[in-house]
Amino acid sequence: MIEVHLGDITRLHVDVIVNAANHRLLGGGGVDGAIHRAAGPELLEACRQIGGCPVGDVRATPGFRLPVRRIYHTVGPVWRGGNLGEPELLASCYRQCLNLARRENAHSIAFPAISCGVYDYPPELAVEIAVEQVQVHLDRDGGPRHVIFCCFEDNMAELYRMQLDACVRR
Ligand code: AR6
Repeated sequence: MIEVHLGDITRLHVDVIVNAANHRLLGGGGVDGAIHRAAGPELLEACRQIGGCPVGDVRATPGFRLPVRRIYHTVGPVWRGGNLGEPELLASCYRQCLNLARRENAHSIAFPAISCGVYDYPPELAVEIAVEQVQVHLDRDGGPRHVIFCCFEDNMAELYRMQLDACVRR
């Protein structure tokens, strides 16, 4: 099941929430800042011990004060025009998170719109990639059966809904 949810990702009761982090994993603004504030200072300490994460990859921590088992910190690409591997790197973020969720037996996972804020990825293009990766994953066996696209803005949620509708009709 794929769901589009409008609201704050830190309020969701799921197995895993995904954080749109940066390669240092030491917190920041946007959804990263919100997750660190809500999870508490133990999260920063855990991230410090991990020591960073390459673009397109993922690192996991406990949820600490959040009502989730795990937080997956993934690092999306900064949009620089689209010819520097941005689509592959963004797809890799989704794939790595979904593969890790499968290995960790997570049933539900919520994604923010990775790279669509400060990292400036064009939302229409990012949504296409996000939906495609999740659908490929849902067609395979095992792994999370409930995937939530959590959006902070209505227009972002609308893009996901339109993309999902288009896929159903295809
Ligand atoms: N819940 C759900 N979505 C949110 C929330 C929230 N609480 N807050 C913001 N968003 P961004 P990026 C949406 O900038 O582009 C950080 O400083 C937001 O509206 O958080 O991947 C990191 O440390 C947007 O649609 O992430 C990195 O340095 C989406 O989340 C850098 O920003 C992503 O926006 C990563 O940039």
